[in-house]
Amino acid sequence: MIVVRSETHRRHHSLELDGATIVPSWEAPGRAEHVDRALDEQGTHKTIGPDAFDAELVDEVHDPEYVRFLAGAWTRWQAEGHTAAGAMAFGWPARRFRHLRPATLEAQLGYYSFAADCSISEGTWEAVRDSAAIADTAARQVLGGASVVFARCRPPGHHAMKDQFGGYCYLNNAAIAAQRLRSGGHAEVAILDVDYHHGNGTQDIFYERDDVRFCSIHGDPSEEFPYFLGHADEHGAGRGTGHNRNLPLPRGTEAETWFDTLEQAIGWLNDSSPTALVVSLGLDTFVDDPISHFRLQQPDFIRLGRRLAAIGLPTVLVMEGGYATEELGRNVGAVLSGFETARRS
Ligand code: OKP
Ligand code: ZN
Repeated sequence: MIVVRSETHRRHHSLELDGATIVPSWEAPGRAEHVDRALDEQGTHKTIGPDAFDAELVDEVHDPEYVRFLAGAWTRWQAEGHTAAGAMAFGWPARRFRHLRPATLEAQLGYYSFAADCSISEGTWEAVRDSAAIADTAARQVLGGASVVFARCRPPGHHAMKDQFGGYCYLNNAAIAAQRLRSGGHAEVAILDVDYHHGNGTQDIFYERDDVRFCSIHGDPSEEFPYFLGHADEHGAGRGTGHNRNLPLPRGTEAETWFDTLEQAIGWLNDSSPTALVVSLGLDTFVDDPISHFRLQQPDFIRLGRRLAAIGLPTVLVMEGGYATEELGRNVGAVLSGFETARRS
């Protein structure tokens, strides 16, 4: 399989709040390092680096002002004399506040985010930019005729909204891949999000569009991050009505139920006629994931890979979450080898 990756992710060391304590994020460089090592050991992949970041493409799925904010935040943070190792919001436009863009960086951090679980630090923007370029490059490879490509993105992207970061995500890599497939001639693109957490950002970006349909299987938002989106009655709006589908499941869901739900998701995506597929591939459905609560085991990831291949569409696999760092490489490798064995036969 073609794998797109780069080393720039190492420059991004995010911080998050654990209660009132600031701690290193679960979303750490070791994740990608374990994946890269496991894929190198499999030895069946062709690794390439990302093409240049295409700002015009990214502006089609994000607010251009937001992208500019991300790109400049760290420099502004330092210029304003802050000494903390990362910029993070501490106030948001919650109920009955006004959604007017404020002037200072401190205030804009709240305006452009929805959670205090990821910081903007030295190197964050460079890593975010490369991660987006990795997803774009994977989509371009598919446009060039590859049947499947793995985008080894870090940081992940599916929580990133049009104009808000959070959930370890800054730019929405899966949305960027889908947008590339659209502009490269695919009239309708399907996005399947199998990360443990709801892909609220991807949903937000395509909610009023009928050319990209989105389906997510995830921990019920009444008990899981991102808490305020991801319910079963969110169907899309305007032209996009009927093009969004959420399949929330309770904590403790076992593989059998999860795969039944995957069948529903694939059936629904195929109700229309997409010609390309983007998978938000989170591996945090793993039984030993430290922050998630589904119960998939390693052989289930081989099965997942086989099932995704059987959908039969040109596919971009975009890496999202997965925090059992030691096992992450092995689990990603399982999806990729399952996919490849199915597609060869
Ligand atoms: C990102 B991805 C709960 C903290 C929740 C956010 C989790 C973000 C997951 N104490 N932190 O979807 O894997
Ligand atoms: Zn997740």
